[in-house]
Amino acid sequence: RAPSAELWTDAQTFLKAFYRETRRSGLPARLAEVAGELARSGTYQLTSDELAHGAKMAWRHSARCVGRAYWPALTVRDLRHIQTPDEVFAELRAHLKAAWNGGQIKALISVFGPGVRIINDQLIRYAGYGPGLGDPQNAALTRFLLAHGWQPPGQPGPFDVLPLAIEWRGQVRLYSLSAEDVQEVKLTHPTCPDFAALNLKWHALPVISDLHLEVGGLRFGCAPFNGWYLQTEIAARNLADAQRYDQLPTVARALGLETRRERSLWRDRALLELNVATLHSFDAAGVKLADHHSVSRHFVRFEARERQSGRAVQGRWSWLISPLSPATSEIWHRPYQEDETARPAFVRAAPGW
Ligand code: NRG
Repeated sequence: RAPSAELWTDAQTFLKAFYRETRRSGLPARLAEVAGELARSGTYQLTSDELAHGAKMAWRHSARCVGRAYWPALTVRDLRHIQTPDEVFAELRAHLKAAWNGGQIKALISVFGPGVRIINDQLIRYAGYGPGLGDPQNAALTRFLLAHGWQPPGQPGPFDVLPLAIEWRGQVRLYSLSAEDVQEVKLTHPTCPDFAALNLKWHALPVISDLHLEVGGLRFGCAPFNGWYLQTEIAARNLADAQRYDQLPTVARALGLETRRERSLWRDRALLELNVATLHSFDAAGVKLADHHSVSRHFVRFEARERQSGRAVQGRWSWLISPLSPATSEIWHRPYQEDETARPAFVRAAPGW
């Protein structure tokens, strides 16, 4: 149990902000109610409305997120009554379906009850089997899952979706998502027919599942959330980084680029065309995907709106700038400060492996 004095301070700070931002009346009565609950039980419960607004504030405060302009549109699933692994898994599948929304991806968070957590850092992750096969970023997670009994497909491939590890009462259980839970987009290029033969693809939904949501001094350790991808996450990092899928050399070959001399800028050309292909493919499949120019412009507008509302914007510059053509955005030219104590917030917990 959190020390009561601290919890009471955090509860008051949040409730004042909640009543102010949502222009509600009745703050004194609500504070008295929470004070009573704390005195009786040492903790308190948020109402569904408070939890929902708190989750939106947490998104608004996420210093590394360039997509924050959409924070008021977050849909919050209050699932605090659910905490057993089987029920959690069923609700995670429902989350994936609702967030997918036929390609018109919705920003969604599911907040579960205490005592349960998801070990995977995202609901959808591709196995990393070691040198040259799969996503090296998920190598440790893959080893953890194998040690807990996961049977990889007979013929391991570069894009094998990992099972979910759900921990409850000190026990880890694995759950496999089915093909219909995991929407993916195959990558093709608008003008280079050889591109499709690279067999590249990515999943449509980034669902972060290992951050704790902290609202009003209360911690929700199982609160997976998603927005939608920005094409640079997939095409300028996941598929391009030398320590990830390392696809720039293969893309350059498909494009017929001259790769012997660095000064031909073949890496930059391949990188650009991989980004073009990703936007093209998601658009053709009718799946929502942001682009770095639009999202950066929306972020600058978000900053202006926040300032008008009398709020300071926290930011981590190295995460906000685009890895592709960063200086074409206003963000490049601005300073940002990060306040890690801002609450509500999504906070990092120790990894589960
Ligand atoms: N770069 C990571 C995902 C990080 C979160 N990105 C989002 N979040 N778009 C990757 O998987 O590439 N979101 O909630 O939409």
